[in-house]
Amino acid sequence: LEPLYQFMVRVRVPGGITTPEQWVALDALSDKYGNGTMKLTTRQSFQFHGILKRDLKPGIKAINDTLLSTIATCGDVNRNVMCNPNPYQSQIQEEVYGIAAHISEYFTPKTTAYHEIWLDQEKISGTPDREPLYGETYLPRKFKTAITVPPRNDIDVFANDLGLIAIEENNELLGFNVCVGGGLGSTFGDQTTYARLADVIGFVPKEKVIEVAETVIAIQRDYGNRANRRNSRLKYTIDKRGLEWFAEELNTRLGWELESPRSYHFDTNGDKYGWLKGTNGKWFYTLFVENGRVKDEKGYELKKALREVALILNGDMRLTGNQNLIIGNVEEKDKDAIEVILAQHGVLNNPKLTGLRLSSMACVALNTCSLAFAESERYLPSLIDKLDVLLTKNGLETDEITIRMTGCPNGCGRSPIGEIGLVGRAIGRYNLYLGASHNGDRLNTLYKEMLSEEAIIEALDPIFSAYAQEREKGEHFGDFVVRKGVVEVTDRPVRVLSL
Ligand code: SRM
Ligand code: SF4
Repeated sequence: LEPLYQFMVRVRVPGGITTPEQWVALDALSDKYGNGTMKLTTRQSFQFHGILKRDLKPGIKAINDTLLSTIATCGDVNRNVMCNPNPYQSQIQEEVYGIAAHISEYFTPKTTAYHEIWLDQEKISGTPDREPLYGETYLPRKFKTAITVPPRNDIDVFANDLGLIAIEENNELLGFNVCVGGGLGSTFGDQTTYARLADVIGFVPKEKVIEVAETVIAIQRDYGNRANRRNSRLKYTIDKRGLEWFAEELNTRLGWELESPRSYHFDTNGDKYGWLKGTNGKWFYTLFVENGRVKDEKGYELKKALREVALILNGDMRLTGNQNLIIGNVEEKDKDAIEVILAQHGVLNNPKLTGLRLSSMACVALNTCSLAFAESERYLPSLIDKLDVLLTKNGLETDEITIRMTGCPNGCGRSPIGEIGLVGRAIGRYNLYLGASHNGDRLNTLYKEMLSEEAIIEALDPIFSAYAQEREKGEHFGDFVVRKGVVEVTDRPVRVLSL
């Protein structure tokens, strides 16, 4: 008798935008094949947990029936392309979203095997798969791409192998600053692995962005380390050969040169909550979803509420890079009805929504992630309850301090860019990192190791008090701990290559 194997399935959602019909279908699918919950991920997609082996094929087929797919959500290819999920805030964002969707489509593997295996499509005999970019051996490792429109960095552009920062002039999209070599994963005890933020190497006009992306991927395909998967991301290829080498190789392959990077400014890598009116006159409601888990609990029926919203919505449902949800493109007349549904299910007016909680993020970790050393998603909410007591005592309960937890150093919840980062070492023990910037352009630094909950609280209590009393006007927590020397910044800031 075979064991009752169960699987996780991840959906490809470029830029995180789905229709209400897709939401309703995915919601039903999570009940039929999964564990009755949906996980909104840090890369703007969905994960379904607890899918039994026998349900894999019908489950994947059901996802494809919604016109979404699971192709290339794992593997050594370009992954889900991220993009600020608020395209209707301005014309620029709408255009940028279109480019993200195009990049996603362009770099999706061309293999027919996926469709043959999962969708029962006919095998095309005699014509072997041809991957024009990936070739027969694909990339040395996963490859991640994200686009952002300043001043928002809510998709953490510097955490990606390839990051694109939209540059506009007089409300017209000119092109993108190109950032390369971001990646957050590391392995405890292996000094050859580390988190690294991407560097800015130049500017590309929008018409040539696909050509640049393709060439960056091709360089990594040809030079990436294929002997050791731990050292195979683009960040290691760049550090081994040098950023200048990489820029030169790129320019040589392109046959033309990237222009000098344009100036840009990021204010935050967090989400802004509540209603916002888009330039198209429609409304957007950003809703906090704790650690991205859409489920029903007594007095807080988020899953039911969102299903009901989707059933009446004329707009769309957008996943943010911070595991939250935007109910998008809402007509003025539908706003009240949406608020009533959310309120009826206990989703609005939650008194626990402090600044810290609204700025929190945790990876899945136990009990489904086999790489986890400690709890994350299931534990962070209760730790925040306790930290909020300290913050309230100091009048800091509305301060947006980013706190990110992961169950291991792979960094799926982007813990290396939390102003407070907690990384699982063992059951009930965490490394505490401090001092990342509030806008995602500086990594945090190890402060203390192997802390129990009690020790985390003990460590943070005096720092919170000092922050309340000694911070400068508008100074973020991460900058404060660096200025005060609580941690010494060991990471170099994002480099901007001047050409
Ligand atoms: Fe991740 C592996 C969950 C975003 C770095 N990640 C995993 C796996 C698949 C565990 C595994 O390989 O067995 C986790 C599944 C757990 C589960 O039970 O569901 C997992 N990663 C996640 C998600 C769901 C976290 C979340 O709670 O939202 C995110 C899904 C993203 C998506 O929709 O595609 C997720 N993972 C990230 C990010 C953040 C990002 O991309 O912005 C990172 C850090 C950035 C980076 O890639 O450097 C990240 N995940 C990793 C790594 C380390 C990769 C490395 O090269 O260092 C692994 C391990 C691996 O690939 O071997 C990993
Ligand atoms: Fe699993 Fe580690 Fe990723 Fe958390 S950070 S989901 S524990 S691989």
